[in-house]
Amino acid sequence: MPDAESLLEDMKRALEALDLDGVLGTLEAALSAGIGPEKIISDGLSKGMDTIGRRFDDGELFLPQVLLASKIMDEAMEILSKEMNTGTSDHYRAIIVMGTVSGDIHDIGKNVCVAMLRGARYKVIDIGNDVSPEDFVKAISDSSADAVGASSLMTTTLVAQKKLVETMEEFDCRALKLFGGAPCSEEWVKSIGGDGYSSNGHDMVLLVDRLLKK
Ligand code: B12
Repeated sequence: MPDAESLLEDMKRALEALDLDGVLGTLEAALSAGIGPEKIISDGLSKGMDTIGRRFDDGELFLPQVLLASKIMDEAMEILSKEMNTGTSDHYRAIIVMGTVSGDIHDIGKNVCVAMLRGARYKVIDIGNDVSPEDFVKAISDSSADAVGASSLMTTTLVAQKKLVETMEEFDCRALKLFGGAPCSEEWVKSIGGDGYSSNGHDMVLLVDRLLKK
């Protein structure tokens, strides 16, 4: 039986090679070997997706290949999400609304954060992608959410995070406001009046733990 490190390396390579069977095979082997879903996401799948993103940025890959990578990622995340959804509603630590902002359909990173938060026993209301600030506010009030997380993957849609803060203020919506996505940063979040930023799903869980304890 290969060790955890080489299994996750094989999974990363299979995703980079756009090999669905390879990803699902190593995923099954990793779960049978007792490797936790969080580790599989952060040390296997996310690293493979990083390479895909870099190769796309460098012009080595094109949209159809990136789409295929994201479909493989979706299938893997679906299996892992089932593994991570534990406990009943009595055990939820807090409620968090998660979505990708208006004009932006990128949702792989948001889905990773959703899975990580659910794995850490948060109740997550996932409202999908291309979500208007008004729909974010509605989902927050309908669920009495403690926090909202809004993802933006494009410089052109970053401004929608600011609009969300403004709309929440307008409706006196007091949930904690968390932001992320590749073009987002700590400075940006401070400048728009957000409560927290993190660069990955694992750190988002730590951020929420810390902010909700206050
Ligand atoms: C995959 C991808 C796609 C897929 C999306 C599939 C899907 N279901 O998401 C497809 C092919 C559909 C696509 C389409 C487009 N894309 Co695209 N895409 C990417 C790519 C290659 C990877 C993004 C990704 O999934 N990364 C992997 C995940 C795991 O990482 P992540 O998203 O950063 O998420 C992590 C953190 O950011 C953080 N995080 C994320 N969200 C949140 C939220 C909170 C609250 C917190 C705390 C943390 C957090 O945690 C996550 C997990 O660790 C990037 C390139 C890149 N280098 O990022 C381009 C990229 C984002 N796309 C880009 C563009 C332009 C487009 C298109 C307009 C088409 C085009 N001409 O290329 C369309 C967009 C249409 C639209 N309206 O949205 C540009 C954006 C440029 C810009 N203006 O900033 C990029 C940067 C590529 C480039 N260099 O040109 N894309």
